[in-house]
Amino acid sequence: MYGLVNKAVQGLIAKEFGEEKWNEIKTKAGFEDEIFVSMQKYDDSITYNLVGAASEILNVSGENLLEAFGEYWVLYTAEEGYGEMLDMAGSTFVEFLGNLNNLHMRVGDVMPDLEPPSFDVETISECELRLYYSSKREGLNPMVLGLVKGLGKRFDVKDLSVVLEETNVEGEILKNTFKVSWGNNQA
Ligand code: 1MF
Repeated sequence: MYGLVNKAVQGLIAKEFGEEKWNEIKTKAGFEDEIFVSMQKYDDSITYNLVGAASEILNVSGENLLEAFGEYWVLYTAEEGYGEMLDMAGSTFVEFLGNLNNLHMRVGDVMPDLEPPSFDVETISECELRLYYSSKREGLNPMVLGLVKGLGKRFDVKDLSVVLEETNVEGEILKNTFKVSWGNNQA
């Protein structure tokens, strides 16, 4: 994944646990460069190793870390120069979820090696939808759960619930369904 993702992992860990823990985790993960470059593509294993090392050193499950990361990503990208891009993706929670593929397409114009997941939204009611998430990457459902919760905070959605309903494997692609529901307001 692009360095921006690893930089966000660093940002979250340094913020919550301090620089020293981050350096320990980076070393344990076997990453030897000084820094991550946002626009450089890194092997996915680096991100997975960072999460694995952080899980061991911090005594937090990988799932919890990934979920926290998802929430943090929405904040982080908004503050690290992608605010305008996020603004363009929608002015409501539901609109934003429906535009995730467009957002990734726009990022992909600048980052040609992006390997974006794909998302589809199916409306159930005024305050309920299904989010279909397809990816070639394994194990990232908790991150997507956190991403959706982070978006909920961004748009001030009340009483948000995100539940994984189903996961399937179709060849190389993992297909996952989340049920997303919220309080009876305009999300
Ligand atoms: O392939 C990749 O490198 C990659 C990197 C980040 C693919 C996807 C993403 C974003 N995605 C991370 C989870 C991936 C899970 C998976 O692959 O199965 C989060 C997608 C997302 C989901 C819900 C809500 C919001 C989401 O993200 C919003 C978003 C998406 C992409 C970016 C920012 C916000 C982004 C911005 C700049 C990037 C890369 C991604 O890189 C650049 C581009 C220009 C200049 C410098 C860096």
